[in-house]
Amino acid sequence: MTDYKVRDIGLAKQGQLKIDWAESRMPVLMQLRRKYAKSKPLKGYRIAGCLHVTKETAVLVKTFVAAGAEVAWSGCNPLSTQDDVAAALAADGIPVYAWHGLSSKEYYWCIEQTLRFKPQLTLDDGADLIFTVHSKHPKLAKEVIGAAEETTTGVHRLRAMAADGKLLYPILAVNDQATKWEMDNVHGTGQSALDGVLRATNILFAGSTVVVAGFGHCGKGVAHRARGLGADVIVTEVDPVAALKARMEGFRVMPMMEALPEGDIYITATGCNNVLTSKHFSKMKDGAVLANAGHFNVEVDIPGLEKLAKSSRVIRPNNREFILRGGKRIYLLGEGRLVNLVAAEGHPSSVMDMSFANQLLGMIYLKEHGHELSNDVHLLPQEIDQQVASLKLASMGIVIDKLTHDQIRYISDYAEGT
Ligand code: 3DD
Repeated sequence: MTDYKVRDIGLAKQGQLKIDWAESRMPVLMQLRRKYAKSKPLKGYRIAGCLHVTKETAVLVKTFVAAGAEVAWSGCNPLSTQDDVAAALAADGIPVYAWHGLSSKEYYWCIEQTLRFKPQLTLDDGADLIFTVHSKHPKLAKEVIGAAEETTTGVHRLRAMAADGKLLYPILAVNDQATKWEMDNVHGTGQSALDGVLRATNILFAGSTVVVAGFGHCGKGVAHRARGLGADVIVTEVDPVAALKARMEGFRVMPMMEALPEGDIYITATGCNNVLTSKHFSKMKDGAVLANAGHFNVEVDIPGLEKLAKSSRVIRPNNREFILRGGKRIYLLGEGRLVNLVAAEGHPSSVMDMSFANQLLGMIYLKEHGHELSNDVHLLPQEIDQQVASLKLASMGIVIDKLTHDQIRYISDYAEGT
């Protein structure tokens, strides 16, 4: 397939510069690319991907091609595609179907195009491609060896499908790798979500009160980075264990309703819907800023906000000002979608280096072992996490201790007690 659909192929040169920059910050993936360009373990395999078209994703796509795969790609969010990067991939002969500002109809059209070459492997971020295969093209599933899922929300969705016995092929939960979950979700989201808020507002975090909804891996990262910028951080939660963790890490914890008189900036990272609704908007301070770091645009009740507002306008790029009936102003960033990828560039390349090394090794693992796996959601072998962590440490010039033979004996023994 040499077909593609991007906004402007003329942006390819500019996009390639961004990809070159990302490659300079992704040493693990580039090392694996050099290794697999020789052995080409994915030769003869077709990979359909549905994942944010960013400069980092482009490095992964080109690595799949270097490893011998045929690849077709769409974005997994209507507003996260970097058009110049999409153009650079298309100019490179990759069938890419993605542009910034897709309608819902166009979004699913793009996914459909990537299924035309009957992929044997698929890669998702939010499970929209997998769900499209299952709901609209179940016959295609016969060709699919397995799929990988990049994000927490997608893994939740697929675990629910598995519980219903609906999965037609095995899924690898790449998200649940420690070198993804503990890195990308915490440190990537922590930095890139604030990056998105800063680019859309240029507000001062010091002296402000930031309300973080959700203290999972993403919310934890956001809370710590907001505190690092000098903000007073309140965490809201529904899970007692997560709430306790937040308290033990020094954050104030309270119900959302109690945070409203203080909150200046609200960042949702729950994976749930309607975290901020009309009952909250009406009690927020004038000038409150709302941003979502969760995968889907369901965490801020946008229809509810639109109903309360007498008018709205785009006051800055990715920043919509709503004037409520009493004159109060509320600012919604990135149309309530992932603020890091819509208002900024997503996570930095060096953290995506690990996430995508897991994706590459996961695809090779699926090609080799997918037929042995049940139609369920599986963790990747622990060795892959160890390999990615070791390669990353080496790229950082960090050397660690090794267990002696006696220590290996001791920790695998049980006879030696007090
Ligand atoms: N995600 C965040 N930043 C990204 C980037 N620079 N390129 C591609 C994808 C990017 C989202 C995913 O990493 C995924 O971890 C998620 O949504 O959890």
